[in-house]
Amino acid sequence: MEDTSFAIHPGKESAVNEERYYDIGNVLVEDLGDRHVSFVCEKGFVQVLFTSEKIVRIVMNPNQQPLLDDSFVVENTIDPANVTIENQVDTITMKTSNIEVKITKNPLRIQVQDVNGNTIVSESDYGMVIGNQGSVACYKDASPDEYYYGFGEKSGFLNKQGEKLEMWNSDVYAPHNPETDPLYQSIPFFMTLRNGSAHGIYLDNTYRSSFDMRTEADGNYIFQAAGGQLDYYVCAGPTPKEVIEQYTSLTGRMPIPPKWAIGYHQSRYSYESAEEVKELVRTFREKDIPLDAVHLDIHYMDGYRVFTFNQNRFPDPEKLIREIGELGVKAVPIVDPGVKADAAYQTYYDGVTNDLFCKYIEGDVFFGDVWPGKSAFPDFLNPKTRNWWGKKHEFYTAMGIEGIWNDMNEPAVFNETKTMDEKVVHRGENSNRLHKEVHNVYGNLMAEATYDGMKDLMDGKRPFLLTRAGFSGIQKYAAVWTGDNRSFWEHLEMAIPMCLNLGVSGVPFSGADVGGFAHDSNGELLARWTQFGAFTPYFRNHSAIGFARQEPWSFGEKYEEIVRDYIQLRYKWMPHLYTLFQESSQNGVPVMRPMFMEYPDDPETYTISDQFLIGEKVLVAPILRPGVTDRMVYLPEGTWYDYWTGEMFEGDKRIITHAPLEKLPIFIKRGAILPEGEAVTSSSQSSDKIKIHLYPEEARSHYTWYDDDGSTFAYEEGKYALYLIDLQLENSQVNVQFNCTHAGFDSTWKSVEFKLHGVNETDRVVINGNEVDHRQPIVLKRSHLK
Ligand code: MIG
Repeated sequence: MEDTSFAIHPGKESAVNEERYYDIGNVLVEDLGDRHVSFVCEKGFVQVLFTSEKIVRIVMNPNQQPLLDDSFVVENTIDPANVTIENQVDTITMKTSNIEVKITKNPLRIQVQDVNGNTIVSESDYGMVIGNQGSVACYKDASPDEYYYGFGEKSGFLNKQGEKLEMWNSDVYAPHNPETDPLYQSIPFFMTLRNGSAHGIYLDNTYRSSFDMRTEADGNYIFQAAGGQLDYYVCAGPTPKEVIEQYTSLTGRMPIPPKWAIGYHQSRYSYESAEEVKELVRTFREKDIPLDAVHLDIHYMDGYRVFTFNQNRFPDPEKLIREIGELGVKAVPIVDPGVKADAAYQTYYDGVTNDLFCKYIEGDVFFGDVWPGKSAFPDFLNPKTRNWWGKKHEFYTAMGIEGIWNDMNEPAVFNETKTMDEKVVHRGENSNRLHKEVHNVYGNLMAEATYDGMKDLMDGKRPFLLTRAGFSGIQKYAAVWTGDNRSFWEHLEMAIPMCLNLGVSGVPFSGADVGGFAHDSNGELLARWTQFGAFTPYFRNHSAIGFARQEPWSFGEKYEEIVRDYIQLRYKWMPHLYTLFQESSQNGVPVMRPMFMEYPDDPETYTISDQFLIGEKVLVAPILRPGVTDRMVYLPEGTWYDYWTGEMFEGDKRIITHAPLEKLPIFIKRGAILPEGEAVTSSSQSSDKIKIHLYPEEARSHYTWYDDDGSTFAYEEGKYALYLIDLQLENSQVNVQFNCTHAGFDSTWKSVEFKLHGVNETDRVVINGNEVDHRQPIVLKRSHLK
């Protein structure tokens, strides 16, 4: 009983931890503004307002009038101009052009509908409840035909109906099982899909929270937080993409990463010396395997002191960075929050003397054990600390480093609770907060300090930051990797829904350690994982100390060849991937998408966890088991082509595809237009030749290919290029229009070759008004472009 929703049944006397829960009760006083309404109820204070025509915000504070500008994340709290409010005896109706909120007063219950009267979210028997120990919770009606996605970084399969998810940033080295929860990230947001319509709920509360989606027993789901306000937003959709667009309008979007961050990264815990790093990079170049970055794990430091290099093993880091830089490779050092307690160490000395570390209320610094031994932790809630920490990165930028890897920032501590004492008091600009409240945003605040600091120091270049911990909005600062997975086939399989749900949760730039972190990898697993990794937004091979090495060549030539081919494939796909990253920076829609995102009306897609889409029209179906060379793939409605063979399939059915070890099943939908570059050895090289693959259909299709310098913020001043490609197959004639529609950046490619797929020998092909012979390569010089 303890563990079911019954535990927080309102009016039930015995509940979890003996906290008692009470219904919000009846409205005692109501106050109607122009665009909002507020209530004093029996057990709390409530305000209902809008942040856009499609987003309603509901805030309940058990003790006082709701605070509206107390968020760690949401900046845009402006309500829209057009809200009409009607007050009746028992109900109040609030309407925008898109949604209608119906509030019944006795007791207070809130229904959100679209303008056609379709329910978005509803409350009946239960609504908001308040615990007598500070918890706040909300019940919503649930129906069996609902599917739930998002919740940030979660193990298990894609759909979370029937699961209970918790939010409390945690360092989990123990094998990630379907039930392992919580992990490193807390993103209290989810999307519901019901009969093809989607909406989202974002609970803007940083305390430990939970989402109980085990709805079958009583027809409710519940979200709950251990303190603070019940402050949540309903994003009305109605498409999955619109929900993400709405959610990220509140929590922010990823800036366009530097191109090198989207290339292939090689990591190991640890490459222990400058010699080893140089040897590694040389080997990549000798073997002609593309590489953009090498990660420096904790052994680069002097006694694990951040902002230092070990003098014996890395005697001249600046020279190392320069030398690998000449081969097109960047170094990404790890930076943990723990600062070694050592009075002779400048960072610690400055932190103590300037009062920048986390403390107890009585004034004692909080110490925890991490890699360097006894350590203090920067109080990132304090803007002075963030500023200091950011500036300290000059240590790295001065030697040419452009990327940082934040680890252990949950924060992780080697003790029983695995983290900082909840009673530590963080000191913010205007108010102090207990660690209990700040815990889940500690990683975000560290990321903000690091990203902003690096950006200030890098003279117009884009920094790259990788983080393990985060909260909603982490996408504004960092890419996320899914932490300490293992070299298990099961973890390869699990990485798909994990990354997909991160994407649904506003974090498009994610990936899992390719090959698996802990445990011993093997050639077949590495080959299959690299095939998959080549299509994850973040692509890094990483492995742990004491386990088999897993550089591309570690398991012999047969596997090395496959790994090389797929890393090269990644680089060929770069123009398309980069375009998708740019789009995501504009609207939040992820690069790597669950099937339902493009096919919300097709229930067959709702639970698919083992295949995904890159953009709209590319379907990837990795092999996830040893010895397997055939798998089933669900092709949604439409016509699809096998990427490798060109074989055509009519969709709306499952097929079995043959995939020997060297083949990753990829399918391209008819209507697709895909720019492809060359297999360069790092993103510092550009492709002279671009191929544009065209899969024409009767319906007109188009594609806007984005290009810029890949490394600076000049694009913000319009210094980018857009190429619009328009495609149609009409009466055996393929018409292609290829135009530069924004010429703010002088692209470096010299020619494009158009590759037609799925056309007949006898079809005519007309490009920009000129008929061409498509049995010959069709090449257009950039200089000929209008
Ligand atoms: O407790 O820095 O997840 O990627 O290699 C281990 C050493 C600390 C955990 C990270 C992992 C990294 C490792 N770190």
